[in-house]
Amino acid sequence: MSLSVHDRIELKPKDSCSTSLPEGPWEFDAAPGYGPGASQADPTPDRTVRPGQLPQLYRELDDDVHARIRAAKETLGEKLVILGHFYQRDEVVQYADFVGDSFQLANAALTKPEAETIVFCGVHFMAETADILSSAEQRVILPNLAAGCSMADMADEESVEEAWEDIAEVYGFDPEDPQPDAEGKLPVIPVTYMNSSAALKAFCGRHGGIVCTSSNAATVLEWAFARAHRVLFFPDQHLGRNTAKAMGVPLEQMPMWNPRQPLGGNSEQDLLQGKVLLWHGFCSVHRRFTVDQIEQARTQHPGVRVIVHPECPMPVVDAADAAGSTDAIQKFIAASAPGDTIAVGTEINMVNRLAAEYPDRTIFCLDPVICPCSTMYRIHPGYLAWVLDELVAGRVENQIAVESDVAVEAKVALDRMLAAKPR
Ligand code: CIZ
Repeated sequence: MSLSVHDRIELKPKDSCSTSLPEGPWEFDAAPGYGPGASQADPTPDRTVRPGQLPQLYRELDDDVHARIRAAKETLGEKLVILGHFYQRDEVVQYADFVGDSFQLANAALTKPEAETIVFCGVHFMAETADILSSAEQRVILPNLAAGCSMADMADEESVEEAWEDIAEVYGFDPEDPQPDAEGKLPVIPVTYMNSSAALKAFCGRHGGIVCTSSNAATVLEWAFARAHRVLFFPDQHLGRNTAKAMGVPLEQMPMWNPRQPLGGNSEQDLLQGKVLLWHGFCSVHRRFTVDQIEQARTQHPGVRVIVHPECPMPVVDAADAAGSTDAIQKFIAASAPGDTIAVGTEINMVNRLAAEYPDRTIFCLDPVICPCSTMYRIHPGYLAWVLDELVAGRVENQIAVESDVAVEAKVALDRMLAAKPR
């Protein structure tokens, strides 16, 4: 059995975890095709797929890679904007014109209409969203096409379509054209987390649904419950469960939908009683956090406050002092006082950056052996240098171009999300 990147990372010795991984990402990308977490369906505009094709030169540059990135950035000037996700490694983030979450970054790109190229140092679904929201004159590049999101891949379009048809049969509606009842409510509305493919955002757009982020998930669920009796929430079960539970939905009314089982592994009765149908998806980084880690942090650091991401399992969120998106975590720390001790349950690059930004506080990751998001990690500076050098030479590598019919429908769901401000 071959090991996934995540498996290989989890086999690292307990005391060796850091923000860096032992091998260059091209070691993982060497096999033809996309790596774990990458979106298989995404073609480059000329229909060729070339992850793992990073020229040898860029694998061996060592420190020269930085001189190349700086030079290309200077040459491209205002025509280029580089976006860096909070979870991205520092060697790459240092070149970002904007650093933020996926939603903030897609919006940041809009503030730079003069930039004809947006280089998104994040993962695949983020680049897709930036492409959908950016202007027709802008193009989006993902430096390594194998930088996907394993959670996003846990809900593929075909499985969601099949689930929708099964659900329609149970609730007795036409899957192509659900009609509101006498109360004016639809039987079910699909809600997809930002961490999903453009195809699923489009699915939501054409079925009266909406996209949510971890910042506005509660507002989005309120929006959905004002229009429907139930929600089909994908792909992250934990964000769905934590958000709905905080809104008072009982756990018995949140059946889990496992796409590999008939009726998602539920009886018709379970589904008829359900209010939030949770897709069986999760984030490989956030599901590593445990209640034991929180208890240990409280024993070792009396007075510590614990904040975790809502992609963590429910018992972890319940045991923490607060839960919130990357933006909320950032604000929580900004609002803390010098001398405070804060344990954070999210990706290590972001935690380390916050610790460096606030040296007068003790800020640490809840999991002492947590590893970085292995798909973000695939944006190595070598890939950034390569795509920038190619741009300088007038060539476009690794463009993410969402097909226009998908983009139009996905934008409907994204626009609904934009109107749903975080509470
Ligand atoms: O949307 C994002 O950027 C992610 C992955 C998480 C968050 O909480 O912002």
